[in-house]
Amino acid sequence: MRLLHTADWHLGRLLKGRERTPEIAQALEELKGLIRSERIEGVLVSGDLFDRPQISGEVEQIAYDFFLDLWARGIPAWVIAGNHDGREHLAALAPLFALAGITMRAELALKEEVDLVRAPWGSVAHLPFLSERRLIRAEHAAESQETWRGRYADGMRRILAYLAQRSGPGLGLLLAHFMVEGSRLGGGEYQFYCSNSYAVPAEALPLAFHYVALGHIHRQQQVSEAPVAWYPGSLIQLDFGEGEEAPRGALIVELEPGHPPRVHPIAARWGKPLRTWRLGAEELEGRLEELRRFPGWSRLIVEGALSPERRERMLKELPGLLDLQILAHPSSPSPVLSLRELGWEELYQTFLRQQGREASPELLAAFREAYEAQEL
Ligand SMILES: [Mn+2]
Repeated sequence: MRLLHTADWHLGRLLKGRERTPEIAQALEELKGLIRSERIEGVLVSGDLFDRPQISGEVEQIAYDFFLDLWARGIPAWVIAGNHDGREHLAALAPLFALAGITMRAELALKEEVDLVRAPWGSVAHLPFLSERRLIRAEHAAESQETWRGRYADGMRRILAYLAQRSGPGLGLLLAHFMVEGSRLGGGEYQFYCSNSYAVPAEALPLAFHYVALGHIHRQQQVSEAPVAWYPGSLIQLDFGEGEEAPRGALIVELEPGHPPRVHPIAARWGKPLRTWRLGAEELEGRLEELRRFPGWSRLIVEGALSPERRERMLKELPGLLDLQILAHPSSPSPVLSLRELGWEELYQTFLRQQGREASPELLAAFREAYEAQEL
């Protein structure tokens, strides 16, 4: 059986006010082409179809066109909600999707007949995004972050075991939207490992599953060998920090009873590249043409002095330039550099301290909540 595994479309995404949806729609067209040329028999979508709960009808239409194309070809699909998707919205659509042979699960039901969907060849377990706030009860709110992380991992371990016990006979697939501990984030010089977020240890992925189709991390990667678990990566580069060279795209998964799955990564370069340029004020003139010719979206960090007029003019004259920051004192630590050593939470804590403010657990929890709702 040949499956296509995709995730993290983020339809409706804006980057510094620019619409990325046309690039994502183009990538979905490429996926349709792959489904035809690779004789795909089923599609797994591991969450974050949309970038936010409220999206325009136009954006929604692009997702429906993709699924209608599958329906017209008689290809089934299994879909879960990610942290960005409007869960109530997807839950309301699920019965309609079912008419087209598409299973959509927006919430973990803890009901076998809902969470597990049987197929002639086995079963598909669905684990849509589950926030740590729902997993960790209010009575534990006063505990340390470290304890919370442990409670999250334990809770997820129990949920995974519950799904594993009920999967089978035949091939058991799991669709899940969460962060696996040790996943690589970003790319290029911004590559770092997730270490201080809510994450599920790879050992918690039950061996009962033949393939674990993950979503949430935008960098394509395998995170476990037993069971085989992969992130397909986002369709396009969604943020500057993700790295122009980071692998992303889709995965073709070949499943055969009694054999380990064979995964063929499609490392695509769909959408426009995003590049951060870090230039000294004095080299700006000489590099301007290169910046102008770059076909993607740019962020420019200028070290040294730049007049406000010049900055405005550059933003106006270079249509691909989305952001221009001026570092007047390049010797002082820049946020770009610090990010390589610190996670977002530590960075925010440092920022608060520099401002002479107290980093209370409540404030940090609120920051984490806002951050996790926005990122990935
Ligand atoms: Mn996500």
